[in-house]
Amino acid sequence: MSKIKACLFDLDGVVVDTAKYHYLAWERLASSLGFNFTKKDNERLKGVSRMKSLEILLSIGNIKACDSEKLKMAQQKNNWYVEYISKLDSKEILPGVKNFLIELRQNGIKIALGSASKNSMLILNNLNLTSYFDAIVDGNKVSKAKPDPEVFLLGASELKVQPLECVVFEDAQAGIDAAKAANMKVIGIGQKDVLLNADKVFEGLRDAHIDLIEF
Ligand code: B16
Ligand code: MG
Repeated sequence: MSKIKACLFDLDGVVVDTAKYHYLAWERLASSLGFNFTKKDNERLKGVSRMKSLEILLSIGNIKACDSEKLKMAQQKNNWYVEYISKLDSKEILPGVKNFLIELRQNGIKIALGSASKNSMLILNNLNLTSYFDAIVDGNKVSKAKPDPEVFLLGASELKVQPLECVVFEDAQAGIDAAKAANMKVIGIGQKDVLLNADKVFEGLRDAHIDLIEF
């Protein structure tokens, strides 16, 4: 049996459902460019970086753009997204998250964020959760997007623990692949049939408990 010393959490889809705000902002961009962007399309953007998300969106709309136009579009989308998440508050923390963070802390388990988002500080501050995290690794600190393991390896190194002592909580396949590539245990958050290669899958963090994170 391994001795887990740290838990690393993805943000969107694990701690808070910001995907709905990403969707509103991407949908607004698509509509300004003259095409429809559906909720089903939005599933393809979960856990994916901002610029990669834009590439997927433009391919759906069959739109070609040069690099400077793409940067402007991504900035416009982000302005809209930030407008939405500025109104976030702790009522939007997903069920079970806060209790689990408290339980981990009481048991001496270190806690890190491992997110692709460049807006993670604004989100954690608005949710009043920043102080629960011993390390915050997000899209501002890493250069390689999930499924590259960089975000989780940096999290482990900031917490001064070994990858084998870490459990990652992730809702996106790219994140599960990143955790496995980092040589960490991973608990998928969502539906078992769509999250491949996770060591365990919970529907949400309300099912998480300290006894369940030993392997
Ligand atoms: P931003 P996560 C990801 O967050 C989202 O799932 C993804 O949809 C988004 O494109 C990405 O962050 C970048 O976010 O535009 O705020 O920098 O799941 O890795 O916490
Ligand atoms: Mg996610």
